[in-house]
Amino acid sequence: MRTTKPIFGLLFILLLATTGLIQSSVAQQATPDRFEVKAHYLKNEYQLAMRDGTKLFTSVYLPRDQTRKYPIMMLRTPYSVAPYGANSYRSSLGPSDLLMKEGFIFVYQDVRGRNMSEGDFNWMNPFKPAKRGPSDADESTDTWDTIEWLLKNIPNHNGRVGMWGISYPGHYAAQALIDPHPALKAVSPQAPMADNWLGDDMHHNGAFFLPHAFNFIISFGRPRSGPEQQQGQRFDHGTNDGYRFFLEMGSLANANKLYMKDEIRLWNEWMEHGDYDEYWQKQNVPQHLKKVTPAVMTVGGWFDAEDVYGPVAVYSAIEKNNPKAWNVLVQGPWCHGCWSRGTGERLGGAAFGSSTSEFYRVNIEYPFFMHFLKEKGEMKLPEAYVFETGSNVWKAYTSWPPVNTSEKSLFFHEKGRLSFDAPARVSGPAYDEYLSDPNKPVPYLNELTSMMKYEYMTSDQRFAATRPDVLVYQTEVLTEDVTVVGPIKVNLFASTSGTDSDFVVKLIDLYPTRTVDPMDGYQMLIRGEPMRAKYRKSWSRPEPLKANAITSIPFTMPDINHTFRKGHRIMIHVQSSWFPLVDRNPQQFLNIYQAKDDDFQKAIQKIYRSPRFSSNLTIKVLSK
Ligand code: PG9
Repeated sequence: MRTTKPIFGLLFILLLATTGLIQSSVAQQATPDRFEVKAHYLKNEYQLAMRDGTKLFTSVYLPRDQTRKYPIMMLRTPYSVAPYGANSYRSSLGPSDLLMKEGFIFVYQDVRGRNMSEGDFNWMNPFKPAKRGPSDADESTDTWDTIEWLLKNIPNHNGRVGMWGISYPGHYAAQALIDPHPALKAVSPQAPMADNWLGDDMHHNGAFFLPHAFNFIISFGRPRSGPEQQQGQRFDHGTNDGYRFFLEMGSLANANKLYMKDEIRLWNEWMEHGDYDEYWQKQNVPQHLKKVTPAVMTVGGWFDAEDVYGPVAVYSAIEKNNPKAWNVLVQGPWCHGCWSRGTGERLGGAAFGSSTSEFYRVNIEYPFFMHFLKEKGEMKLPEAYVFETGSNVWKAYTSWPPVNTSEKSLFFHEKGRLSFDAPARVSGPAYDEYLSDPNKPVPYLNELTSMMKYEYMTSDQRFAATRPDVLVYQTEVLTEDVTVVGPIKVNLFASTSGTDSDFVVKLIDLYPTRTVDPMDGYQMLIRGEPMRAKYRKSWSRPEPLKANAITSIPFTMPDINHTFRKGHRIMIHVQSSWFPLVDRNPQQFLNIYQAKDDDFQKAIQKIYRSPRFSSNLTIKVLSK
């Protein structure tokens, strides 16, 4: 929701593009020489006492030009506010060079329990709704107490505070929106972690994202005895063949025995909480976004491998619970945090036709903070400012998802056909089947890496399409553009010879074949998502599958805004592993985090496509 009456459609985008061109040329002119932070800002460091007495290490960068008053811009982080020492300066400040050069009081804080701050660190430190007194401190009160201290002790501020942050810092920016300080006027949660079990980082629909979680926590989770400059060491897998490394590691339970050796508390916590229990539920941020008073601009990337769930979840919760809040969503064709750096012209094999990240920094982020913190410039941002991949254009909508859509279903048919028409009858068996062998899982990427490689989100899926344990369905060549917006509802009817299974569905843009275009036949992943079938009825109370019984397995894949161009085809893959991106399912109902290596068993999977059991994807198609 916004309060200003914006201009929409082509005129709006032309207007912005023009100003953008002007501003970006200004930006380019303004950056011929290197900007020396120390020449323009004076740094001071503080240990701020929170209401429970815990001291949080806080660095404050004051503009040396004290003839003006400045808003405060704050970032709170678990990743260190280094460099430490009043005489050691960051090489850049703020979300962008533009804002650094404009002049703000920049504040960086080590959150409770991390680096040079005191206290204990809790994963996504749950908000405490029923506080009994000062000892019930949390991220919301830490933010409030910090802002209160800054306003009373930092000179030359204009009484207005902003926050931003990407990923975990984006999570803390979102937490600041819970019981917000009245001086907090503008907050931009960027790739905010909203829920690490439902869809951000370590779990999607209950399936565990193995390299992402393992590689991160084995370093980040190192024990500490008190405030110290925590230097995470990157784990050495001894190979770049992550598929082999994690397959040879075997069950998740082996990770601690082989590598963590009971030193990584958070890993052990995660292993003890496999289901969506209170441990994870308490961490969920959107549930608390009910009294939001600052202006909020949530930013996310359609191809963010880490936090693709959080941005839309945060934006939507604010929209639903705070009808009067100034609340907008920005989504670009970006990988994790890629709007804050580089040009955003491409990701892996996918090209987006313009400098999307620079456009964002100049025409979206800079005006947002200038308007709400310096009261400079009109605010013309639309409710949803999203980049439409496929057609490679920015779109401005009055809601997200947009309302001018029609819901359509893409039905699976025999012989690998995909159609908007439901199956009327089937000549042969009403299903397609494959053997899923957890000891020969489907790779998630066609190259060697021991990491979760960002580029997988738009990668060519031809390497998987030829595997016997991957089902492939595709439409006829499209005779017109089909623009899909919003979430993708998957409605599988499946059976397995086991008693649990993962079903991974991938929505793919199949480029025209037999062309001279380098993208000839490219199977571009647009959205992929696993579903751990034992959670099909409840995230918290898993249920076994009845062996070989046709079972409805509904789930939702994160939002997209993609145009499948005329001449392309819409393609879907269905498979039961995605390794090592996602941990393997033993394909029998048990606690996967305690599974033994010989628990992993083959299973015959069947995906039904009959008039009665018509597996399909239901999508929102933008009206012409
Ligand atoms: N969202 C990122 C992350 C969180 C948890 C595990 C791994 C990565 C991040 O804060 O960078």
